[in-house]
Amino acid sequence: MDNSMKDQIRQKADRIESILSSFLPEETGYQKPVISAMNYTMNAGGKRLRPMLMEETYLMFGGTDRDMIEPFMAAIEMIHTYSLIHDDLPALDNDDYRRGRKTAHIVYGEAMAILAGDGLLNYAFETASKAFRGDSRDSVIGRAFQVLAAKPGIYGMIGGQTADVADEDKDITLDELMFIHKNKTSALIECSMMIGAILAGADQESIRTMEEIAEKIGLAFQIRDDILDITGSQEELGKPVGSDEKNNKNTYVSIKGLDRATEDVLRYTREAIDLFDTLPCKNAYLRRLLLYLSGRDN
Ligand code: GRG
Repeated sequence: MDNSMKDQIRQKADRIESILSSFLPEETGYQKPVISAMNYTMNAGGKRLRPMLMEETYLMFGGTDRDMIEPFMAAIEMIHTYSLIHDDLPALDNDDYRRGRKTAHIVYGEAMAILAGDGLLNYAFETASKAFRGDSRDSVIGRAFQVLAAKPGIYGMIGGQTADVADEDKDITLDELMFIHKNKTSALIECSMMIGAILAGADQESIRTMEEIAEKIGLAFQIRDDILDITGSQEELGKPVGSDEKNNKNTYVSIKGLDRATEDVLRYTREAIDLFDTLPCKNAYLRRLLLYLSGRDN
């Protein structure tokens, strides 16, 4: 694994940490228990991949306004974090560790973890709305807002998660699995990269290309996740391994086998990079990041 790339990712993630911190709610008032549970999971680390992809896409298309992009970077990480808190609940995957720490329901109880997920989802929109400024740029911010609302919803992440839960203990086709992966995982990656492009003022065709690139990267990312659930370690991943098998989940590996899954991570990544290279603008770091993810070990 390329250590200089790892260091560069760590430095970028550290900067993102301080942006995220600046948007977290204060732990005061009668709401303190829910805000503490929200901040506990937000502050637990994580790769910060979605805000990173959003920011790098924004920079690639020439975006320069920090007050516009940063509220959306925080918002996408809040939505991602809510999905992890809920995914770990006893009614779903029932996992005790996430991001190297006890999960929110273990520390704060199930009721507070449900509320913390709900709280983060709502606070994401409250946070993104800070980008509005009452001038001509509000129309692109409105378009970004629509994408932030739609991609995590029933025609995106929630839709994929619904099929995933409904299909537990059943044999499913590869088509159904692709629906699950594209929605459960690719949707938030599409959301991140599309918002970066929209806020920077990219044209429709480039926004559509970013959506396609992100869909492929999301597929590669989820297949790699399925592989790491078998070959990785809790120490590296910060969450238990073997969770898919425990929950009788259909995964790319259970359907296609480990070798084919490994090949397909590389194939989707290569397809994404080929599309990336057709874009009218460049971001060498973003290109390297997309390639690096195919071999990630956490
Ligand atoms: C509404 C009850 C209810 C549940 C929602 C939508 C949902 C549950 C869960 C989302 C599904 C999910 C966890 C998809 C998997 C995507 C994935 C591989 C997540 C892990 O992302 P990383 O590796 O995590 O970027 P870090 O911790 O690094 O941010």
